[in-house]
Amino acid sequence: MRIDILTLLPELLESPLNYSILKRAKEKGLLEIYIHNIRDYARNKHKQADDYAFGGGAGMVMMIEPIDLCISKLTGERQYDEILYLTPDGERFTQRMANYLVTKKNILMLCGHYKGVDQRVRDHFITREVSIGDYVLSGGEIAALVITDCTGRLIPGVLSDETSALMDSFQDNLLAPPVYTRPANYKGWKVPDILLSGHQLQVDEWRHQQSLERTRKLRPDMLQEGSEKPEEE
Ligand code: 6GU
Repeated sequence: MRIDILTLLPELLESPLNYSILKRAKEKGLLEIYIHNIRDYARNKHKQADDYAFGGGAGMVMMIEPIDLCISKLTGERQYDEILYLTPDGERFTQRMANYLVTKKNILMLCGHYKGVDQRVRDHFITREVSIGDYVLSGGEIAALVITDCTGRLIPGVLSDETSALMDSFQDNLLAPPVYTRPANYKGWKVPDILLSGHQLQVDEWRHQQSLERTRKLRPDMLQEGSEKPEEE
């Protein structure tokens, strides 16, 4: 899978993509991430990539030309399955959307900034607008990291234990069960006996019950949604 990220702040993205699971995914050749500085495509002498809004008002707007030049260069080299615009007014990102994105070969993400991007970019280049939640970030970069991390770890072969992504909270629309490790007794705080019993079937059943109970108590909304179904094409 290949992910291209267009941003005005490339430095913000670099370090988080070079640790842990994503780092390993890249080293294994399962994930390629390319960060593009939109400013590099600005043709005016100050390398300006934003400008005042027509009609007035505070705040700058990301200009269409540098974004067009960057996107057009990339789409001239390969076909993109989705061109995402990251913005707080987009469709909410979910595990379900990550499960959909991971089936794709090439994804392009444009990080929004300031007051946003010239509407013509949204009208003519973007296939999907995505938000990571109902709160406002200072730019789309952190959202791009969230989506890249969440999607990248789902690529087959990225997680060492292939079943572990399937065990995650949300993947089956249930929260994960509690987990414990040694010591079995810490200051009198004991690990549930069942986990030490060696009866795998009963352990699995106990975990499932715990998942259900936790979900009912903490996220009852998850039990009545259809979000476990895969996203349509
Ligand atoms: Cl994608 N961008 C910004 N700026 N804020 C957000 C967001 C995206 N998703 C939630 N808040």
